[in-house]
Amino acid sequence: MVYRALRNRKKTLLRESFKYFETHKARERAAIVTLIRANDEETRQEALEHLNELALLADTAGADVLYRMTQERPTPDVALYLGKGKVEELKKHVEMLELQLVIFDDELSPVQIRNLEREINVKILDRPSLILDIFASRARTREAKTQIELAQLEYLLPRLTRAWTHLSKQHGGIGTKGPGETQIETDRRLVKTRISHLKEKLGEIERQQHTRRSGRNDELTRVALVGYTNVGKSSLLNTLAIGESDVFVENRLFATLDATTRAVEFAHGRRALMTDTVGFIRKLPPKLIASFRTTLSEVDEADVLLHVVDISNPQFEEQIVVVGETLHELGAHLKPTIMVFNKLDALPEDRKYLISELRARYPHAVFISAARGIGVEHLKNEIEKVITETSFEITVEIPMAHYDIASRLHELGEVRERVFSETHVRLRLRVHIRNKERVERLLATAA
Ligand SMILES: Nc1nc2c(ncn2[C@@H]2O[C@H](COP(=O)(O)OP(=O)(O)OP(=O)(O)O)[C@@H](O)[C@H]2O)c(=O)[nH]1
Ligand SMILES: [Mg+2]
Repeated sequence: MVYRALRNRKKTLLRESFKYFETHKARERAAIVTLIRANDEETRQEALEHLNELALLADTAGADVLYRMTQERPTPDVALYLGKGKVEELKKHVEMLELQLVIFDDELSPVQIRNLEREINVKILDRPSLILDIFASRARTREAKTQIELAQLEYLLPRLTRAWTHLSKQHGGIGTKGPGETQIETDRRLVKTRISHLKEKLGEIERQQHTRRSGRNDELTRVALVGYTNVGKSSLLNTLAIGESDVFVENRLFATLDATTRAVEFAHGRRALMTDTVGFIRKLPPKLIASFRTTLSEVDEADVLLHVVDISNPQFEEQIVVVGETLHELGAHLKPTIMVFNKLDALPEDRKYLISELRARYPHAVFISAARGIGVEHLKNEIEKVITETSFEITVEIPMAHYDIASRLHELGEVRERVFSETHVRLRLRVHIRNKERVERLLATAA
C-alpha cells in the first residue's frame, strides 16, 4: 500500500494488465507499536503476544523489526494514536536506527496516519493494510488477485486524501503500492471505475465457478479445513491426501490463499474430498473477507468442517474465538465441526494438562501432530463418524430399462455395491443427507 508515486498514473491506472500491487524485494527496516489498554498483567501479556504476531506479519511482508514500542493508555489519541511524548520518542528511535517504516497493531484513522507521517516523516502502516499487502504479494490465481485488488482499492478509497500523500514520493516498498500524491479527485474517479470493473470481473469468475461446480460429481462428502493462519492446515491436508503433489507449507502467515482440494481415503475404501483454504487472523479487514467470498465459498459448501488449532500457541484460545467469529460472518458456524488440536509434539510438558481440559470442553476433539503423523488415524475415524451421521445407506433395484437412473444415482451417492441381474441392477448407496430429496425424486421417476 505503499502509494508509490506513479508518474504516468492515469495511463497506468487504466491499463488492464495493471500490476497495482507488485511484490517488492528489498527488506525494509521497521518499528512496531501497540497500546496496552489496561494496567494489569493479563492485558500486557496479550498485547505483547499480539505484537509478536504483528512482527511475524511484518516479516512475512518483507520487513525486519528493529524496534518495538508499547504505551499504556486506555484509548488511542484521536490525532496521533500515541501521546505526544511517545511520538517524540518514536521519532528519535526511527532516526537513530534509520527505520523506513512504522507499523501499528491496530486500525488507524486516515487523520492519524497523516499526522504520524508528518511528525515522524516515515511511512506509517496499520495492521489491516499490512495484511492486505501480504495478501497482495501472495496472490497467484486470477481469482485471488482480483479479490485482493478489490479489497485494497476499497480500503484505499477513503484514505485518498490530498493531505497525507506528500510522503508517497519519498518512500516506496511495503504499503506504498498504489496511487500517489496529486490529482486526488481524478484518482478517486479512476479507483471507483476500477472497483466496479473488478466487481464485474469477480461476478464473472463466480459464475464460471458455479458452472464448474454444478458439473462436478456430488457423491462425495466435502470436508473443509478452517482455522487461524499458520496452524498447520496445509500440512494436515498433505498428511491425509492420497497421491498428488503436496500443498505449499511454510512457517509464515498466509502461506495459502487459494482453495486446494484433494481426495482422502478412509477404511473400506470410502472417500471424501478435503479442501484447504485461506487462514484467518484477528482484525482481518472485513473488506477482505467480503472479497474473498468466492474462495471461501468452499467453506460454505462443505458438509463437515475441521477447525484446526495450534495447541502449542499460547494464544490458541483467542484464535479459536477469532475463527468462530469469522465463520459466523461467513454463515458457516452451524456446520458439523470437528475440533482438531494440532502441533501436539510442540506442546510443552507443563501445558499437557490442557488436553484433558479441552477434551471435556469439546467432546469430539482430536489431538494430532500433522508433521509427525500422530493421531491421524483417530482423526480419520472421527471424520468417518461424522460422515456416517450425516448420510444414510439405501439399497435400490432399478430395471435395466431405466439404466440412465442408475448412472445418475452414481452422481448423488457413493456406490458401495452393484449387482446385475438379467432384468435389474441392484445398488447399495451411501447418500449424503443434502442429496436425499434429489435421490427420492429420481427414484420416483423409475417407479
Ligand atoms: N511442530 C509442529 N509444526 C507443525 C505441525 N504441523 C505444521 N507445522 C508447521 O507449522 C507451519 C505452518 O504450517 P502450514 O501447514 O503452512 O499452516 P497453514 O495453517 O496452512 O498456514 P496458512 O496457509 O499460512 O494459513 C509450518 O512451518 C509447518 O511445518 C505439527 O504437527 N507440529
Ligand atoms: Mg496453508
